[in-house]
Amino acid sequence: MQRVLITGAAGGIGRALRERLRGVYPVLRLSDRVLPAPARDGEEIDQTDLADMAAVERMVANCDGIIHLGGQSGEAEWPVILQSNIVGVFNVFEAARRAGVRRIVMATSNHAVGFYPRAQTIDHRVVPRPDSRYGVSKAFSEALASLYADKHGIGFLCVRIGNFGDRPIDKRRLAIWISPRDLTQLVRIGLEHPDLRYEIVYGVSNNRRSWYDNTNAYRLGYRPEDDSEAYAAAVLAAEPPDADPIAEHYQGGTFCAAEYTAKAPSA
Ligand code: 15L
Repeated sequence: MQRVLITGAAGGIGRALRERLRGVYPVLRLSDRVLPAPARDGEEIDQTDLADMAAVERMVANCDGIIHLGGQSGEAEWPVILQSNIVGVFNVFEAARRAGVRRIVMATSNHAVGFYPRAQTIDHRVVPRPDSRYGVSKAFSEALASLYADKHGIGFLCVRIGNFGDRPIDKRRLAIWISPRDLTQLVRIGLEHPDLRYEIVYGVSNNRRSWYDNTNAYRLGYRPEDDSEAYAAAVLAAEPPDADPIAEHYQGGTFCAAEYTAKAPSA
């Protein structure tokens, strides 16, 4: 990998990866809809709206690999999801194909499968159960990645990111937290693994309370260094007692409870 593009580079995950991948690849191209912080040695700055195909083509030119974090990172009205996460992801993959990009690490989300109950352990083979329009867009990105892998030979690592941060922030996040160093490790596997066609993994640390079977990530060499358990006592002590029963039942939490009109939780 000579030149690696990070989309969504001005966001929280983008800024962290920018620091942690500095010097790992000769050139990091950092793109966002808003202007990222100025370039340092080995960096290039780009400002692109993902819905603008001509701009996306310029953004991906001469890149060997892409870490696609850009787009809408939570629930929103459909027009926003449509432009950012449906049109936007199509533009990125299609421009990447035309430009001969070899690898894409796709930041998908736990919300692509958020309607699985917390009582169930799920692996990378379960069918999507999106918990929001946002989750649907992430399931779409996984399907589109599969098409571009099979039809055009781009290698994809789809990382269903749990919750990224320096520490887990509530009970649900004890199951799905991923530390900056563990996500960096996964992203590097996505870009550098010698034999990767299309894989889905969970972007979570080695959390004792996880509801994911992340065997597929481990098979690819992932060895997470962090476990949310170190923070569990403090997190649980601060947890409000009156949790919404729908949010509490499902892995996706409040994403499931929002706009919920079904009578009772399904299995
Ligand atoms: C996500 O997919 C979001 O991008 C992030 O902002 C959090 O909401 C996270 O999921 C989560 O589930 O905590």
